[in-house]
Amino acid sequence: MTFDESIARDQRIEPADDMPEGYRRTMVRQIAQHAHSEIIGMQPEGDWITRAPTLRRKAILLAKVQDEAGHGLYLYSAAETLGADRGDLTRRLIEGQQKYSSIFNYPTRSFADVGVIGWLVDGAAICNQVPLCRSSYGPYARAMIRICKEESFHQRQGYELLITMMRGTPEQRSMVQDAVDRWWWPSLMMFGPPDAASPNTAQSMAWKIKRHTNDELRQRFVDMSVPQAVSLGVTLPDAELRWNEERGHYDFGQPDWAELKRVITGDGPMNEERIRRRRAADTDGAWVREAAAAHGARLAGVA
Ligand code: FAQ
Repeated sequence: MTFDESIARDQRIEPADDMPEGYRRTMVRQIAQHAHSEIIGMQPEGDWITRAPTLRRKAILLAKVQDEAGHGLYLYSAAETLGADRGDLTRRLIEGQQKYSSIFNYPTRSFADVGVIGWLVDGAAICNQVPLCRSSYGPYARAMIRICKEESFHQRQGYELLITMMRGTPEQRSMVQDAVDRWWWPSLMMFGPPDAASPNTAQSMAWKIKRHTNDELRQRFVDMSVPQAVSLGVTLPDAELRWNEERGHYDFGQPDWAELKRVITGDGPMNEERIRRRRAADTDGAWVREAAAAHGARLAGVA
């Protein structure tokens, strides 16, 4: 069966199948960006592991950040099925030739940010990634199934943390509101530019890599989050947010698209710090990779 026939019949494309060069390039781009996001995404929450308020919260946070490392490694393996080299992908990230999600370029100012990242950032990730379980590239779609299960656990832990804080002192409640105010708009930006300004969506939809457009998923996320905000008792910082009876959806304001562009191109509040740390981890870990490679070669009888 040809590539086009497989796509038309909704069959999965597997690593050994013929595929257009553009499809391969697009998949490597998306999977690599996704993997980089998971690995860089360990930093904002990782900053709170040593400062978690209780042993229970520390254990939960450690496990969550460890899951994110696992997702990153899983995704690099999926990229390798397309002929990509993981060391090369990391080099491209560090040199600024490949992107990672804009959301991880914002600072985590209080422990409430850990809860809000779980609720909103993992919530947005789930909204975006559940349809990717039906993405046309087999190894990516299968990776998404496990990743989404873990993300939904992450989202619940974030929401549970926020419920606990909202039942606490007035200071704790205002920490939660402050974190929601800072993370709401960047969370909406995670879905990418508006459809009219998204160069990749049309082709990725035709290839069934993406199953919904950026705006469709953003709307789904808003519709899902508003009732959760109400039951939590926080206000979402958008004066235009209201239920539209006719559409059967919430109307909402536009994120600052110029800000998204700035953050994607390296000029967000934490971009330099995120890449500096990623580069340091890569340099500091070089001896481990060398030792593992030498050990592997010895086992294989090469050296
Ligand atoms: N940030 O034409 P489009 C997580 C880029 S979740 C940075 O619309 P596309 C879990 C885009 O790449 C986060 N760059 O592109 C977690 C393209 O650039 P290029 C990761 C962005 O691909 C939670 C250009 O703008 N999730 O890590 C962003 O069709 C908590 C034009 O855009 C994924 O990666 C952005 N927000 O749609 C971890 C999901 N938006 O390459 C820790 C998989 C757009 O042409 C803690 N990816 N760009 O130079 C996707 O679904 C898609 O790639 C989109 C973008 C929807 C992100």
